[in-house]
Amino acid sequence: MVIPSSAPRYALTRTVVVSFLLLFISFTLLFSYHPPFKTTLSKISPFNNSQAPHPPYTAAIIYLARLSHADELLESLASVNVYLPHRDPWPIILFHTGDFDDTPDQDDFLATLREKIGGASNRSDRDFSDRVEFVKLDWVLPEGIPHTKEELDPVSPSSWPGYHHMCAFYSTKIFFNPRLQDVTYYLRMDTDSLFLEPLCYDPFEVMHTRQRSYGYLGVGNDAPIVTKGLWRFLRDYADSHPEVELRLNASKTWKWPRGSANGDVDLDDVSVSGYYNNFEIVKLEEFRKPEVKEWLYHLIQYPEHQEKVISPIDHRFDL
Ligand SMILES: Nc1nc2c(ncn2[C@@H]2O[C@H](COP(=O)(O)OP(=O)(O)OP(=O)(O)O)[C@@H](O)[C@H]2O)c(=O)[nH]1
Ligand SMILES: [Mg+2]
Repeated sequence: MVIPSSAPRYALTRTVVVSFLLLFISFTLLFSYHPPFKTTLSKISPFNNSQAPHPPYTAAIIYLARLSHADELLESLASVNVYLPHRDPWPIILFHTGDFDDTPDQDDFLATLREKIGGASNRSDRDFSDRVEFVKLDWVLPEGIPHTKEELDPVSPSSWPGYHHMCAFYSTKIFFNPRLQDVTYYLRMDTDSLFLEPLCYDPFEVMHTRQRSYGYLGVGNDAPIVTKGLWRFLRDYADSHPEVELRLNASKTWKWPRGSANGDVDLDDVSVSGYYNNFEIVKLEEFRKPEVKEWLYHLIQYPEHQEKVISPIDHRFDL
């Protein structure tokens, strides 16, 4: 979700800057135990999936899809079909917000996919298109914010509200989505994400055997304009959660901005690092741990719902 500073896509208001805030604390909390792995096309032996027993985990490849981007989605799926090795034919879940409600639209899409990839998958007996599922999401704006563009004045009016919903989905809601309840790992692809050459290992298998929580492609910065208020939010969170502050301060990778303690810098001008997550692999249970849930809950509350009575954690993500 990193938006390169030079990119014109200044998309977020403070409400939904949550897109990759995960990196701040959730990742620091997680990685002190299980460091992430960075995807490369390094020369690990190719995984041989013939006759393999069922693994002790489940996985899914997920997309957030829309009809307007069907062509690039088809390209992306075709690249998954050809280049992504797997020991099991995991489902491919296309989350959508209504575009694929109608069965004819789903059938048309799958027929085009079959036409494009030329029949059965080259890596499994199961037809690739049979692995595709459509899962509807109901996106609702938070209660405490204005719901019109005019009143809200988002950073990028042209992408309101879809992009903002997307950010909220991938940064918090996804970990509690019912369809993923029994899924151990998901691999996120964006509709414009592509495998360009064969991956020589099964990423889920690597996550499992190396006990990783998160796999990613790179690290970058979001433009400060989309992260206004974020450092202060973090500061407040750390102040009210001493155990988190301790963990952050002990981290080798985490750093508070220089000069922030004595007010020498305007924190709103300091960019924030984040994982580039057009491709990412997530071990879901790690993001459902109480301390991460607590953090995520604060993210979705801030700042509009601060006065709201805090409910027990387990009921906060009935999504
Ligand atoms: N259904 C739906 N999907 C969306 C919407 N906005 C974005 N998406 C999808 O969500 C995924 C992430 O959106 P991107 O536009 O790639 O956002 P990003 O990853 O922050 O931006 P880049 O770093 O430029 O790729 C993509 O698969 C999009 O197709 C939306 O309004 N509706
Ligand atoms: Mg993207």
